[in-house]
Amino acid sequence: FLPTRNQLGVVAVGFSGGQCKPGVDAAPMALIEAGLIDQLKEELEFNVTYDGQVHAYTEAIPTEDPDYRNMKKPRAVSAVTNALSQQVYEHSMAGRFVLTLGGDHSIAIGTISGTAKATRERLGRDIAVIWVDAHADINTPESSGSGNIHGMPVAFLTGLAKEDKEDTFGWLRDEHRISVKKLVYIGLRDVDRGEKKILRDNGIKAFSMHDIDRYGIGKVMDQALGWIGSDTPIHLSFDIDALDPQWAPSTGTAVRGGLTLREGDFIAECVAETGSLIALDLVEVNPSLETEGASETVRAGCSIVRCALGDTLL
Ligand code: B3U
Ligand code: MN
Ligand code: MN
Repeated sequence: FLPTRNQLGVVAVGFSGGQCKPGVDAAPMALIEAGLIDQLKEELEFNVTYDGQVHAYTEAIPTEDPDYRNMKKPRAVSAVTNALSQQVYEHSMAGRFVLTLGGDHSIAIGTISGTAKATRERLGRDIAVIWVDAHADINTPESSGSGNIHGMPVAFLTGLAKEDKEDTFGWLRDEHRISVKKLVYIGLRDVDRGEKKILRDNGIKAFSMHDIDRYGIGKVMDQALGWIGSDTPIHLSFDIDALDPQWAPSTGTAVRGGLTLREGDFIAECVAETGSLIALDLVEVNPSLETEGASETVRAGCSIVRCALGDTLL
């Protein structure tokens, strides 16, 4: 089921509408200008398919977009993720590994729905998702305190949140969705009360920073990958705020007490070693926050991507 060796599709998504702070839309350009795609081509010898654009999907974004079911910018996020889902689906159907550079984490509604559908059609298999984040992003519209959709993508992807209206995520069908049983979290430390109940009620596997402190990242990765089982296609969705602000200060909702840069790289290396990784999202880098730290955060993001794509220390 693996993507054709060294065939990489890149999608750059300059979208910030899943939350309220501007600037996260500038991340793809910052990552590319830091040399990320060149490194993947030259050092890791990937054959890269990239349209050279940072997609803002402005043509798809409606002018009228009132709050709905407590969601902010529901139609914009729905339209953007629907268009993105199609793009990711096409790369994945063509047998390419899909790297998506966000953007806020709402874009994972597009990326994961795209790989889930393509993997079912191409191989008749369900994907697993590893979600590395300080946050669980599993609020339903009703449980969310903020109304920001970047705190809800996992609820829509698992079907815990559903909506009939086509222009408000009604386009998400069963073939786009993932099972709560095939979802693993790593790095959690800022989870809302309602989200904790959702995780518990659905028996979702989650490794918090407490687990990493207790067992160490090595054992946590063994357990996380053991839960998924070998021979399952994996989509890795990496929120840069999983890293401690010491390493990644330029992000919208930084939370102290996070992963070291090495722990972040190690997670990516372990997932790469399985040989089952089919897609990676890197999200929530916001170069406009903390001018001092932005280059550090961009560098950390590039490092995570290189590790996930098979770069090794030796
Ligand atoms: N759980 C909160 C906060 C949050 C989620 N994701 C981020 N922040 N980055 C919410 O808004 O749903
Ligand atoms: Mn997130
Ligand atoms: Mn987060």
